[in-house]
Amino acid sequence: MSDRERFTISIEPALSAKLSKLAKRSGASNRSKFLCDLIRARLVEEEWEGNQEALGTITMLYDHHQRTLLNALADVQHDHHSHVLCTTHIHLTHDLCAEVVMVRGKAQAIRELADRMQRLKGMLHLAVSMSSTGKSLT
Ligand code: NI
Repeated sequence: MSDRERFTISIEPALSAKLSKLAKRSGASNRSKFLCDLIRARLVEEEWEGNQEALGTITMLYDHHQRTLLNALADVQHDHHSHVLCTTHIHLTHDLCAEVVMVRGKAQAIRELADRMQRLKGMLHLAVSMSSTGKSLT
């Protein structure tokens, strides 16, 4: 018995052609795989919009010489110790540090943690990558 369900969709030819191009550019093996990826991506967005339990990474680029930043960054992570899963620090150049913090928790709590980090003096760039604990994706 197949674990797949087939269904037919009605789509404009021009949009169908764009779907094929998007799927090809993404490297997906076929349009079905690409559509499944799109659906899951939307489900992850809904998890974040609905403040569900989420998984994410916070990527930061900051000034190595801003010493107060290093202490403040540690303080913020200790305040959110229940959300921080692991941290990887890279000495990117003589002057710059890059750091990735893997986080898990309610989406709003992750955003608050990221916002606090973003506000620190010497923080040059911060990006949040939103992922999922996977509960709603299967
Ligand atoms: Ni460093």
